[in-house]
Amino acid sequence: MAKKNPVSADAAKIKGETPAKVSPLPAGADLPTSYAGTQGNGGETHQTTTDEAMTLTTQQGIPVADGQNSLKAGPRGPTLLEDFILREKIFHFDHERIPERVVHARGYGAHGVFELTDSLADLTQADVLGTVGQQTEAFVRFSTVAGNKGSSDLARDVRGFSVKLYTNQGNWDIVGNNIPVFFIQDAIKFPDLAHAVKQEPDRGFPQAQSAHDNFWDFATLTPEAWHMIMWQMSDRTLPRSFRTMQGFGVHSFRLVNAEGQSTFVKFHWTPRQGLQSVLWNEAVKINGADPDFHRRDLWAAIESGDFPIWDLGVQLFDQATADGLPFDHLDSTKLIPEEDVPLRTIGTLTLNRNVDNFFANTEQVAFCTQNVPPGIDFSDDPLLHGRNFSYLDTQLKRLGSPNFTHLPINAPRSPVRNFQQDGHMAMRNPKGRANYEPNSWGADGGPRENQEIGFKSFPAEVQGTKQRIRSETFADHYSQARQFFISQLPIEQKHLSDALVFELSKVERIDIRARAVSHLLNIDNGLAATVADGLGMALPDPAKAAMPTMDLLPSPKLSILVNGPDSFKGRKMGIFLTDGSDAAMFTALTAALEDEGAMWEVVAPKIGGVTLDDGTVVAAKHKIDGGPSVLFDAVAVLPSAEGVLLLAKDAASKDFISDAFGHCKFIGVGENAKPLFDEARIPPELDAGFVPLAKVKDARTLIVACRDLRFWPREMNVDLDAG
Ligand code: HDD
Repeated sequence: MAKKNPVSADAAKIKGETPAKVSPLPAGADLPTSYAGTQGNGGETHQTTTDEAMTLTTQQGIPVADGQNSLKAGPRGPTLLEDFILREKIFHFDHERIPERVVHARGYGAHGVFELTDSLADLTQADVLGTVGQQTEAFVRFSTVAGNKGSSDLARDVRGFSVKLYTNQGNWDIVGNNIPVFFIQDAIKFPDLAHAVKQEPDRGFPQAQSAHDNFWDFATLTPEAWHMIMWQMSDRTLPRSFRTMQGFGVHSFRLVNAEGQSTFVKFHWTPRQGLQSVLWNEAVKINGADPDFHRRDLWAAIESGDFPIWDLGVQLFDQATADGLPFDHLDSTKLIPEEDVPLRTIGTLTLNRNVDNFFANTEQVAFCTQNVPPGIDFSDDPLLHGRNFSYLDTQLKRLGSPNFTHLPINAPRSPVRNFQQDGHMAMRNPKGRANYEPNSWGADGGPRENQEIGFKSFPAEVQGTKQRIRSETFADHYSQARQFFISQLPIEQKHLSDALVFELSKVERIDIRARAVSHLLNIDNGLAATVADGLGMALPDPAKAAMPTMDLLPSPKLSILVNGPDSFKGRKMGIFLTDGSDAAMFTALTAALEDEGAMWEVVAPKIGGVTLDDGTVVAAKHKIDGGPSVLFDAVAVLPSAEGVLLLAKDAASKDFISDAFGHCKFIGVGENAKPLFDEARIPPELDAGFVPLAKVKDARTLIVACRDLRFWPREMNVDLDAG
């Protein structure tokens, strides 16, 4: 039985939101027969079926005659232990959950494809990087780090960006983040970091937040963390969408070619959608209005056929370049500025199919940094080496068996041939007598190792005294933190200092707040002074630094705003309508949005929709209380002269407009909107972020303005903390 595509052509005809493109049915979209027709009707009068293929069964395949009532002795019980149908169903339900990931528990995934556009065949044996045009199946999981599985999407947090490429030579996982550096230099500190950021163990809160004493206690006792803390306090940790984030493999890896030569490489995913983040006040409100904001956004974009695309860029460098860098590339708290080693774009990753079973795909997918095909190898980064152990180990705990590679989402698409056997839930059970190699039963005693095409570790020279030590070359903790800060635009610097003040204001211990500012003094005096002032405290002495801070040049690639999109494509406008709204303007606006490739949704006083001044009925996507302006990138307010009088009395309508104003959004102002603006206390002299919608051609002007995403000059007028 074919599953109906949820985006039906009929749905696209209803006025009231961006018509969805009908995406082709994904391969294998038919309902599994074991699930087909399992919905009962409930109650005493439930329907039954005479169709054998639609008959409900137990897990053992026993057909079920009554799935609504347990087996009882008499109509009022007691219930009989004999009822195997009841017991099996409850037993299975009781065991539905698996442990959530110890970090990165909340995530959302999608299927896609990687296509190579520039060959690295001269540098690596990896087949996936060899042939231009070759397509490789991919699965990507985005995540937050600290929160539990049920936490909300807009936590101020690092985002995971994990990519699994099912290559012809086995699975290659790039398990990265949306930030190119990490908090710690040595894997032995990872449990401390994760404990410190997650809920405090005695009280079990706060959830999905770093704004608490334990995190900042650890951070201020760990100077190496301060480069990453600059990133964490920037808008990088408040992405507008998974689609508008970069991804980074963080560590240096090696590419190894057929001649055994090695080149260092760092992997970068750059979104074609451009970078974009939201504001903190907006994030707080999005979490309430739609805790699934990011997953819904990704799902909706893919479902509508607006497939997000990332370019894969590589930074390639040899040992001599590495030796010339003013820091150690094996230290994961450092990045290599793109201005120093430019990105070479070699491929594209397109996400084009949503998961059809969240558990089977997003929850059970198991990424491991150690999954690399021949031709890709590890550097000596001590953080990476610890990860290579941790990811494999954690899958056993989470997925319950070393056979997690048999699960379809984890199974390589290339052949698997070995003599590993048995274990819980073994699905791939080789036949035949031999379970060892070499043997005398198979052809050539095989399968056997292959020197030609098999994985060979790069034969790096290694020597040294066995000792627990941190390399001297890892000692500079502040220079790149400073470089990051000075690479931000003033508005971004303001957001960063606001974030520090907010986070530290949640820290109860005054000495921890002071320690934080003492680190900032090694990064930027102005930043330290702003934060100390925001906290109402005197400046402490600078933290003792292992090395003086170097003055590195700004790197514009580190700014979000410098690297934003140049269109409003893929963004969403909220159009606020009432009965009697201007039909011509509505039509012009939606046409301009669709020309731009943008989405739109109607917000109205009633979910049933509105009747425009020409009699057209437009369905609403949101009733006003359920569609606050934080859900949109820009808004247009088009009430009728009568409708606006009702809105002007309504708290949610006033919040809609005052939030859009406070969050520096572009606002299309219909001719009748003024009474609402007055009641929402929007200053009467509107700034250039407001676009009057008087004539039909103004619709286009609004969309062109929206390409800048936000009207930042306004922020200086609406914020107590603005200079
Ligand atoms: Fe990790 C999950 C990214 C350091 C141990 N990590 C996990 C995920 C991402 C990252 C994206 C989620 C994977 C998924 O979607 O299933 N982790 C990073 C990055 C790091 C990093 C970019 C530094 C460069 N991680 C790191 C260290 C350790 C771990 C140093 C331990 C020594 N990470 C884990 C883990 C997790 C994990 C405990 C939890 C769930 C999982 O692995 O599958 O093994």
